Amino acid sequence: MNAVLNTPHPRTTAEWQAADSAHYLHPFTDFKGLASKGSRVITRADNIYLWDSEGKKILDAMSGLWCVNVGYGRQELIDAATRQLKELPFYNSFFQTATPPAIELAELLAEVTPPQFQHVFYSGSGSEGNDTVVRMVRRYWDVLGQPQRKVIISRKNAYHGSTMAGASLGGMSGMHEQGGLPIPDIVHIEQPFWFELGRDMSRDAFGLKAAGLLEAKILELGAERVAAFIGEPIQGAGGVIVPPDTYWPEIQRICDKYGILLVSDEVITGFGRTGQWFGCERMGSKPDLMTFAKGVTSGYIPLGGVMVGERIARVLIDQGGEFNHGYTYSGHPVACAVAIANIRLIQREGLVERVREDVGPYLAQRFAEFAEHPLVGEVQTCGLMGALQLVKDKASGATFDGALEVGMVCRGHCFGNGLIMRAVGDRMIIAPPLVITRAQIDEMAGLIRRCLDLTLADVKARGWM
Ligand code: PXG
Repeated sequence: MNAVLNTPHPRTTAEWQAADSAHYLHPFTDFKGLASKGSRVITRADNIYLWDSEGKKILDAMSGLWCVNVGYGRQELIDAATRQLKELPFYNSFFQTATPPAIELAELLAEVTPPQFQHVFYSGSGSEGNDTVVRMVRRYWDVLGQPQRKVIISRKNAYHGSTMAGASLGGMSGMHEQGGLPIPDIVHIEQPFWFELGRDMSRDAFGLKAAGLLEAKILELGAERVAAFIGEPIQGAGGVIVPPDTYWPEIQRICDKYGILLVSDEVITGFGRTGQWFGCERMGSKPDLMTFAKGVTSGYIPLGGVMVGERIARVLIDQGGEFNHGYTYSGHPVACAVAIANIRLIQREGLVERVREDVGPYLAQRFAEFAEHPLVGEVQTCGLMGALQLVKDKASGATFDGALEVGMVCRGHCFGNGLIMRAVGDRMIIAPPLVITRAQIDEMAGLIRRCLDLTLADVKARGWM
């Protein structure tokens, strides 16, 4: 490890926290609540571990924020950024110009994405990518002479980002309440969350029923008004909700039947997370558009975009004229150079196959053991995504009163024991870097068990169970 990184930081934790609460408004944060407590300050990272300003080592089972797929400290990515910063730190792609990294990455993305994708439109993030989706879907139907096709159908408890379009596509009521969302012509159907909504039937039957809600909504609106359906192959921020196997093939069938565009939001599920390059390949759909971000650069530098299927690309290219949309950082050369290095690294190390054949199945095996734990009502994994549903009563699957925030109690123990695991309500979720080893999965599983036991003890001591 680099000796320089081990030198003490110039400020104490208390000093960092004071400056933080004096000036820094964090995303999705109760500002006052945080100021009274102080941030945890993360100062460095290597492989799957982080260190905070107190020198405490933490196993990062969330890959930063679902993004550091190749792990921290990868020299290839650092070198690619450094080289590109020296050669050409920025040029745009607006006025009939391009840069070599943006072109080369477009070529590489066409290679690693499903065959219907030969073109990319770059953005700076996943949210911006989904803004592009809304603009592009509506433009496609306008060019085809069907401007009344504006409605995009999404799902409750979906997460598609935090811009006006991203938050509108998303199905988080707390986000809609702040800001008069959704924007017009975005509607939501119920999510395919078997544990919460379908336990009175088989998973497969529930998958068909949940997909059937799409057809019902199309018929209610009139198919001639519906432009597209958007979904995450597996809901990430919503709680790692792996839909039944029947769900996505049925969604595909319905989209095909009514000629509606299918958009797969692959911001979390892209670049190997599920054991395929993209989640749609794992779930069995053939989308027309695919949003990506996060794992494209393993989070080392911001980049997002939309893969544009031939059905749409041909219309926009052959008949569309100018598309009045784009971002300063569309195709940022440094971000694209890092993405190229990242994708080459994923290919060279066979990380997608590794998730599919080795560490993904091993995580599933270790997670299955938690099904015996008194607090756990459901265990789900797919590739290197995992969820543990905490319940009050194992036999009936009854959940805790949400106000008790049992998930937050568990998350507190995770932080205390050097593990980053997220709580979405009472669903504990992980998505570790794809480079995690079997021994590190054992280490992570040991920490998770300890935290579940500590949470169980708390819950019993407080008389909640
Ligand atoms: N789509 C999906 C499926 C996402 O998960 C976005 C779009 C937006 O990407 P940007 O780059 O604009 O953030 C995301 C982001 C969480 C959490 O709490 C998840 C995300 C972001 C922040 C927090 O799990 N996903």
